[in-house]
Amino acid sequence: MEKPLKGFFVTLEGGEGSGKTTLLHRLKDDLENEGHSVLLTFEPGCSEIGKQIRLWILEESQNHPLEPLAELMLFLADRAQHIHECIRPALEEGKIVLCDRFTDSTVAYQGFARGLDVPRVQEICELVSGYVKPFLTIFLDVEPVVGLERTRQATKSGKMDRIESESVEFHKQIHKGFHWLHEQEPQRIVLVDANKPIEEVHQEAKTLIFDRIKEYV
Ligand code: Z5A
Repeated sequence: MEKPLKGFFVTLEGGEGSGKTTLLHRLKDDLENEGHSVLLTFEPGCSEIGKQIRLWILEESQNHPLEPLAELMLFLADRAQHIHECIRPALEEGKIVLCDRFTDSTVAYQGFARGLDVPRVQEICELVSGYVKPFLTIFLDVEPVVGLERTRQATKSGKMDRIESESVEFHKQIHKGFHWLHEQEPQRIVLVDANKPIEEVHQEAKTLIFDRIKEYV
């Protein structure tokens, strides 16, 4: 029988360059400074098998373009392994799990941007993640053009990966997808304006997490 999940699961979501990674490290420090035990993790590619899957997903292959359905299945395989190896054990131990992307990314990227059927993508995501659902999702809302420019500037080699290199229109669909998800579940998915300076975004996100933890305990 599966053990109860005593921990607190938080995900960060948003388009390219929304600042998830930067913010997650700051939030981890904030929580640890208050004595919490934290697992910082991400998708795709955190588990051992996931590292291989990440390469298949993000590397460009001119001769063999990845089919949207095949792409979906790779993200889901990564997630199943990630939950089993990392997320579930940490939640069973009572840790706070901070995760960079989860099921909402699948709906926004593979559903809205790749054009797969959104309700069916949601259904299959539910099947894969089972009872492991975030208590809080922070949606870092940045204008796609602004986020893409940040990513371009931050990429030392100047070479974007297979998904980052998609058209601006593709990234606008992702943005639309995240807004739609926020409207469906405003209690869980809280929007933070990530066009603002990182210090302001950090303060807002920090307050959100600490308030939710207080409600939960
Ligand atoms: N994907 C999918 O399609 N389906 C799925 O189910 C899942 C994922 C789970 C994973 O890429 C890709 O997989 C991703 C979605 C897709 N698309 N792509 N490509 P990844 O793991 O390599 O990276 P990412 O998740 O897209 O995020 P990132 O590159 O790590 O960026 P970020 O976390 O959003 O931003 P950052 O690294 O914190 O910041 C980027 C730069 O902006 C950096 O120089 C910061 O200093 C700067 N920054 C951050 N915040 C600010 C503010 N507020 N002002 C100014 N500058 C800022």
